[in-house]
Amino acid sequence: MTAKISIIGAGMTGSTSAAWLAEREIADLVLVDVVEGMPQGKALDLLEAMPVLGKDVTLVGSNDYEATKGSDIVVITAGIPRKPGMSRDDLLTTNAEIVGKATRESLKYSPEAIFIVLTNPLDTMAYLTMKAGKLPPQRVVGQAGILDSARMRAFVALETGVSVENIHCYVMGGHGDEMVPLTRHSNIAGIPLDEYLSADKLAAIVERTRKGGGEIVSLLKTGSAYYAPAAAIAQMAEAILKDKHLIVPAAAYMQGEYGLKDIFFGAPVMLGRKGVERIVEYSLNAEEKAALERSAAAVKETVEALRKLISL
Ligand code: TXD
Repeated sequence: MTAKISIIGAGMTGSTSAAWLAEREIADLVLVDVVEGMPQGKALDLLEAMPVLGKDVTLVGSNDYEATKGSDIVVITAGIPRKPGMSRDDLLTTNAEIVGKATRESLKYSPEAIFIVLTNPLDTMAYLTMKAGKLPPQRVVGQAGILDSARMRAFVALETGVSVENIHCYVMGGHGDEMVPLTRHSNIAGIPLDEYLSADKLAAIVERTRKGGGEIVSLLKTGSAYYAPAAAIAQMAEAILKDKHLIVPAAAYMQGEYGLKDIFFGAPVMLGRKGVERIVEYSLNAEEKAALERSAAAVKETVEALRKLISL
């Protein structure tokens, strides 16, 4: 395999991302974690699954960043996840230190890599990655929107019985409870969602989508979601490596788009070999704009809290 992806943090999302990525057979994979033996053990276990899946992918686990040398993509999942009763912002202090270090160490060995960030609070950790690595905005993207939109798509599929492939939903904004499911832009095979579903049912789906992460945290009790977030990581990495120019909702650095500046924020972005190639701007009505502003205010607050911790 000529391409290489390193995943920093070999916990639930990191190792599941490796599994989904290996199935796509697009790159050799490296898992890095601070826990001794764990990334090595998980990588070996996955390597031993490759003959069964028929995929020629090499997987290596390490506690040392040297193993990541020459990566095309670095995925950052290192950090602590939420427990019941915690908000994503409660993770800020611990995860800022971990993500800053992961970025700097990865760059020593892969100066050209594109970074996909997963660690929460997502929008702020993506911002920190860009700042800590002194990276051009194009080379940093945060995963949130594919997951939030996939949750909405799954709930619409459950309600309507239509194939998930026909269901297109778009969730914008920060990866928090103020995220903005865009019902007007969402559709089932071209039919607007609000024509397909009653207002009550649609409102319930929007609410469940916003709280989708918390629903899983309260069921699992010891951590947060990992299958769906990891599937999203695999889709983003494939779009980048294959230079697909795929438009997906993801967190990107705003430079005036949607009237926002100097924050990472969820919007439709075009992903290709250079990373974030373009931020797509939807035309939004007054209500949607107001919802986005509320979400942006929540993200800005967390960035301010980060500035108090670290000089950026
Ligand atoms: O959509 C999204 N953005 C998210 C975000 C969806 C799911 C999970 N989300 C966040 O990702 C979650 O709130 C956490 O902040 C991260 C990682 O979640 P995960 O569920 O994978 O947590 P785990 O299983 O605890 O794994 C984290 C690993 C663990 O093995 C630690 O030992 C490791 O991170 N870790 C480190 N690795 C490398 N370097 C350092 N410094 C380090 N510190 C901890």
